[in-house]
Amino acid sequence: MQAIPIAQSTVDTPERQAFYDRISRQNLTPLWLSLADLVTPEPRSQCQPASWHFSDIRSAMLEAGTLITAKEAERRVLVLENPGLRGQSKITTDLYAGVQLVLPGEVAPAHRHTQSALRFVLEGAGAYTAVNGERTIMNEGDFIITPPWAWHDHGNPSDKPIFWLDGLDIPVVQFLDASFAEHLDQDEQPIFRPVGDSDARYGANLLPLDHKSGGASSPVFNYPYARTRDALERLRRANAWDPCHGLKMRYTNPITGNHAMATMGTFVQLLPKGFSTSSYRSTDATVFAAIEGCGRTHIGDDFIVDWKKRDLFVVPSWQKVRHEAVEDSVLFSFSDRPIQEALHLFREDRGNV
Ligand code: GTQ
Repeated sequence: MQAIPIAQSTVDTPERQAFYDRISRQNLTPLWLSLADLVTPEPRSQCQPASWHFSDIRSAMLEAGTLITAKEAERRVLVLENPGLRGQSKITTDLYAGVQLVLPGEVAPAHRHTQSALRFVLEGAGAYTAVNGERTIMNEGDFIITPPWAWHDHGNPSDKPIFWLDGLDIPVVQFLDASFAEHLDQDEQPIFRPVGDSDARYGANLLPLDHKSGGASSPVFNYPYARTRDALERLRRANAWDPCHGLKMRYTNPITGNHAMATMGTFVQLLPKGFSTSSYRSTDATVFAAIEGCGRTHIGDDFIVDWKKRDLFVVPSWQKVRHEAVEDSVLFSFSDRPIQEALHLFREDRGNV
């Protein structure tokens, strides 16, 4: 027994063509003309490898800052469009990414939606995002969650602009026709918890006495970089290197141990100076943000990204990826891995290492 590709192409005869034309008027079409494109032997994606230098995004964003306020725009964001998916606001087939700017003194007004959002702070400090009555302070490298249907507004009382990467499951929600959104009648939501409250309640290896089982989104909504970085440094001393990933960890919901968000997996990895990963591919197209160091990443057969701190790039599903760290480097990344795992669709190929 041997596996061979599915469905060869069929011959088109005048009788068949007349039949196709006739049934088309009844909204019917023959599967045998499209089966090989529908059920492919491997992922076949429109998503392409792509990269953005932060310096280019930064200057475009500052220009946007002179053209529109955060309040008028609702969110002053430049969308990272995958070159294979232009016009769809997608960085991968099912995920959205953008870079958001909040200038000193601005507020991006409160709203909520069924889409989940993650923030990864690229530059700046001392701004805040408020989620469900609590503000958290945003500093460089922090990973912050806005759970679905949670009121959120962003403010920047600091004296410098703040830039962060937004990752949202907009295309997933669009695909499922499950988008709901509403705006609050005031710019800032009422605050009724002190800064750090959810971290103390859920992020300190403690739980409120009567807390019942966890939800799909982590109740810890800020994962500060200082803590993440310290953990990576201590693991480095333990020599915990993976040939494909260097030292890679996933952010978790401390209540369940699952991914921190239901639809998007978030990861952080340390690649020490001189480390080259071996070739790896997986079905979850992944968006990367460098937060420390510099290096080079090879994607697929011929796409090369030379990245440094704050640069962004995307690896499509099932394309080989290989990182080379020129300096000690840290990469943040996110993908739809939790969805694929829940549906038992996630696959990876470690090239036998
Ligand atoms: O900050 O709420 O990049 O609603 C896109 C949609 C950010 C946000 C985005 C949004 C937001």
